[in-house]
Amino acid sequence: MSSLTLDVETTSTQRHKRLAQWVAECAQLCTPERVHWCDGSSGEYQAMMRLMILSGTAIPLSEDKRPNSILVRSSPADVARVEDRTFICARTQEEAGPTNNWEDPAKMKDKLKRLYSGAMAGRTMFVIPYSMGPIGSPIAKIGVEITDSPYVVANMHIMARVGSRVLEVLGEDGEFVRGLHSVGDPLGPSDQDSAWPNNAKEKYICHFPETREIWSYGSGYGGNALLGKKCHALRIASVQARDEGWMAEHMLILKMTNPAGRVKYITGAFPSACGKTNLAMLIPTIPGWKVETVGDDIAWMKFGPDGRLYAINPEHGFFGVAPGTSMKSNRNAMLTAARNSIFTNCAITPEGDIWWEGMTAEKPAEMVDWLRRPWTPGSGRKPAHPNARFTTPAGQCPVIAPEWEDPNGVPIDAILFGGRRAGIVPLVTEAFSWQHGTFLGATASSETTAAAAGKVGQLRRDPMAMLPFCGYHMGDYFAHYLKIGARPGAKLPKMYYVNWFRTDDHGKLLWPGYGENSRVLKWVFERCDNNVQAVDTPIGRLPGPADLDTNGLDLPAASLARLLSVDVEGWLAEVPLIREHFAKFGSHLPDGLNREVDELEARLRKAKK
Ligand code: SAT
Ligand code: MN
Repeated sequence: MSSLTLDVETTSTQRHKRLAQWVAECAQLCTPERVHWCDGSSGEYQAMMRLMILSGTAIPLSEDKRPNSILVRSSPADVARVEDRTFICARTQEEAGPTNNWEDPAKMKDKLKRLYSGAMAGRTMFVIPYSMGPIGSPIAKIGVEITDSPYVVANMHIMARVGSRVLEVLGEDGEFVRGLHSVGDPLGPSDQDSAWPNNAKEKYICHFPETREIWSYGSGYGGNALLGKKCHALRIASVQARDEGWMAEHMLILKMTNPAGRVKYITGAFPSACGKTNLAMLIPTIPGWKVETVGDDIAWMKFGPDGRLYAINPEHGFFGVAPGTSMKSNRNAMLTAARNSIFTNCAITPEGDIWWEGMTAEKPAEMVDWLRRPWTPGSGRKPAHPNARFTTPAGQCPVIAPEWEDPNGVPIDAILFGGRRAGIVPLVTEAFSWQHGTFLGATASSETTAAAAGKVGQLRRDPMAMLPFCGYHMGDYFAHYLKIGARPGAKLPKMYYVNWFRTDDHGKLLWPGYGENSRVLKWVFERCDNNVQAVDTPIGRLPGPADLDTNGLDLPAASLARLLSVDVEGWLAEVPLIREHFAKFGSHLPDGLNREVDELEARLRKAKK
């Protein structure tokens, strides 16, 4: 720790009085042993790595296998986002809406202040100035995260642009989102620290949209603790976006180039752990086509002077789901995470490399699993946690698009919505209009995954994949979509609903997915130029079997027919479920969406006759 400054720094920070004052207040409340202002340097990153290794939080991986990388294993009580402990403390419960937990802001702050009182005893309080988006971009926003976790500091170094250069942009009175994070595990003078400090009893992930504040207590994991990501870039930013007329979305951004060199930018909203990272880095199986990555999780979109929506990726790294990632399923992610990466809750091999389910066809003969127990193939357990993650710099991705840090963003041609649905939802559906596309997004549903604590495989509505991330009333969020679509002079992207996960009667996936998804992207790409046919159906426009490029694809005609079929009876049975879902939003549901469900039903009834 010798390279760290251990006292409250005065120079650069006193320039911004409100920031200095807030940091002083937090220090007074949390009583850390010392305060460290993060400069974002590589020396600081290395110091965090050393600190984690010396305290037993991290194991350095083999320099030969995984240079400059560590493995961190969390406590089994702290492995994923905790949606039931996540609160939107808007002024009124109505503003938070029916899909968010709510508490009165003053009451919640009282409660939290009691918890934070002395919470950082024996620890260092780190102050991390960060920029979501390229520093100085007109679309970027600044935040400051205060945390007592070196793991958070190291992850933030990868996931956001951090340090002194951000303070320079902030100047003397720049606006910033305040994020206070504590693992909630104070140390007495003779206490030994645990390898993964956290608070097993109390966890609170709280957002105060009016004052643009985040207070996170008790968890050190992922989206609970890396406050720039879901808390700022989605929950708080969605409120800012509503107020300022732009969009903060849970979307990957990809660049697609056809054999003639024409380019389209496509975003895609899918729930956590449904393949956004894989789609963003896909290697097309169709000759001559290229996909490059702009972002894998979050898109901020603003209108440009030409009326198009321009998107930036506010992040600087990928926090990807590890299990299932392999040279076969996502070669580019594997190559990105080959070095300079943080692995969380993976298994470790005797050679000092990490491993997870599906990483290689053959399992290593022995490992130590994420729970620090010896593991052999016969032990009947999965060696990595299903929500094990890699944190890795986006700039290392072999297919990162050269314009991924363009401060003006990239113009979006198409927006995809989707989820995991075994039944009825076809491979791809084009919306009739922006309003119909909003309807498709608003009714999106998916089976739950290990990205959030709780049951896996439960079907739930996850509108625009924003259910856990929308910082205000979801009905108003739908209305905001319609408002964006009604902007005079807007040249809007086309909208699509995709589903890679439809199964046959035996539960087997009908579509091969991964690189083959390029065939669907190609259809979307060509639809944007009106170069390929679509068939009108009651639920939207679908490719006919001949419209989808299936050259070289080993797919039975019956499977393709099924993937592109509209099950009218099945959809009629969905209609009351959609109405039930919409009823939750009461008077906040925009009329346009009610009309869409009526029209869907009318089209289905007509088709049934
Ligand atoms: O832990 S995160 O919220 O960052 C990952 C996810 O759920 O998408
Ligand atoms: Mn996500």
